[in-house]
Amino acid sequence: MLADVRAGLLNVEDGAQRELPPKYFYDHRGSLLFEQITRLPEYYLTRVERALLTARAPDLMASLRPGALVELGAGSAEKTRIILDAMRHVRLDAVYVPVDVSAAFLDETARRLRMEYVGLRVIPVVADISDHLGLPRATARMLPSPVLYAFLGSTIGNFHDDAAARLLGDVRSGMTGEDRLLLGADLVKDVAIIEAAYNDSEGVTAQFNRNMLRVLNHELGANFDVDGFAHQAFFDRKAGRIEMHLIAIRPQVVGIPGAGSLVLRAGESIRTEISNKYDRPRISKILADAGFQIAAWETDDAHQYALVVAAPA
Ligand code: AVJ
Repeated sequence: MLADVRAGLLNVEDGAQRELPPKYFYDHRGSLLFEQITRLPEYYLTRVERALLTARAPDLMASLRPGALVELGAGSAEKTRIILDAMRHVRLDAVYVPVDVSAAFLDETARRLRMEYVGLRVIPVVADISDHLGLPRATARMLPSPVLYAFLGSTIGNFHDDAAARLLGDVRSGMTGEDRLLLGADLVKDVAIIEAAYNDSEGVTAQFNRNMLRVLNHELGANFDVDGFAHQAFFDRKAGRIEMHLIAIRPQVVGIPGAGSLVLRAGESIRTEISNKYDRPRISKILADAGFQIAAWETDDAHQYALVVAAPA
């Protein structure tokens, strides 16, 4: 975290964008705020993805018959139940491997799932997928095949396309020809709909955004004046992505022990997240760069969101 703060906040060239990685949203409070976001009327992503999964999972599982589900960025694993329910109908020896950067929910989730799904083996892995997959190759090799890797919620959208391809390439390198990747991707659509999802009327997203500063205060002993920052989210049409920023409302001098002090003028911004919105050619390119080909492309009627099944090319 200190290295990311030094590189993204302090050692920034004149005029360059200050930036922090979105993984720092998700302490316990941030994870709860994100759960709240997924229930907001404006935040269509979770609902549309869930409906797609509910509609498609039974057929998908019947044809893939996965022996293991490795879920990247599992979070509270709510959507996982849809897949596990469908898996249980076709195989009883299944293993579930939730992988998440936040340990906050993982153990609780594992315990709950073991109780709900009698006989299900659950092997939680705490890992930062943006670093490297983090799933020990030894663990991957002992899983009953084929393995279904799931990367849902359009979390892929947090990564620039080259980084997304690298990350998926990392997943690909641990796969056999029979394994599959299930990817959830938010699609480009009417800008008003996209922007509303990141500027909800209850201000939950604003709280979620500012939570990153609380995390820095708590983890690093920094003294960000959290209420001195305004939430901003806008769609960049050309780049095809939402950007979330925190804007200093007044001048700030922030002490960050071990890193130095950050001086911000009023109006200066820190970018906290990008959230890419895709079309099929763009996803296709990322997957191809990672060594995959599209085996199935499923969208809702309004083409808001895509569930993609990718196979090793
Ligand atoms: C979890 C990365 C998919 O980009 O929509 C929600 C996070 N940020 N509201 C997204 C988020 C603001 C979310 N992802």
